Amino acid sequence: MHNPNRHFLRRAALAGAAFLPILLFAGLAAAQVEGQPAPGGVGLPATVTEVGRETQQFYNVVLLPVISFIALSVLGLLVYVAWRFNESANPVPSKLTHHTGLEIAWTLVPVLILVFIAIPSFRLLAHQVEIPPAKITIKVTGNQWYWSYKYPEDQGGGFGFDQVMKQEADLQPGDVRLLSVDNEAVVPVNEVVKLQITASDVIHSFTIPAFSIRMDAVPGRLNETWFKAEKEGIYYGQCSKICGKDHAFMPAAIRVVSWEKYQEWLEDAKKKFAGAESRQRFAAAANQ
Ligand SMILES: [Cu+2]
Repeated sequence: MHNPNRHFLRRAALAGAAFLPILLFAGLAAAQVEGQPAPGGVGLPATVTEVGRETQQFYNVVLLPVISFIALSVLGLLVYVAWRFNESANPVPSKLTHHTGLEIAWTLVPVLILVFIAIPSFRLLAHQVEIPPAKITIKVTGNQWYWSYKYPEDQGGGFGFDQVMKQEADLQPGDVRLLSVDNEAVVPVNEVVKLQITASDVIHSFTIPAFSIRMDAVPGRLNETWFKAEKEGIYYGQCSKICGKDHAFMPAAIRVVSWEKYQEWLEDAKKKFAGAESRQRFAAAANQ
């Protein structure tokens, strides 16, 4: 029998489908501040690397539409079943228990969806994991509760320093509460930077959202990741693995500058951090 309610359901589903893109891309339209969170920000943070753009495209164009479509379809199906097959609408239920065609369909369709997701996913993974020849290598060590950095000597460095969050009383104009640090790590723009990441005490996780990097810092292990920032500026991140009482207060800050400025900073830093005992080494000595 023809049922007018069916038209209503179809129209509701169509309206939902029309709203979907608006919901999905509203976040992209919201103004984003690069390198730090912005009030009212929705969606993924602004990115300044190619891998970041690829990651966000994968998320916004593939994952979010697929998961939204699946969630809405399942919701629609549930509503339809509850309305169409409740006891009063359908007093004599069907005795059907097997349907070969249906069973093949609901096995095959999810497999095809997964294959559709897997292809761009593996391409992105390869891009993230395969580190191109790097101009700069920096060793980053997670400590309770700050990061320390080492710039190797053969690249003009030969020094290391600790990066500790600025306390509220020390904040200068332009600083960001809970993100600004005493010593920013500096890297040149448009160069491949390789990070070697480890930890001295417990597991931490080094994360800079604007570069789309997150890598666990594990004691006794040297993990690697890379980025190539395409824009100068200051980029913040936070430790992303619960690591103890001050987990929320160990931000990471990387400043991206021109090649010339980077060379100047190297010269200054060599003097500034010359012979500077890392807190970490100090602690290790004290434990002996
Ligand atoms: Cu941590």
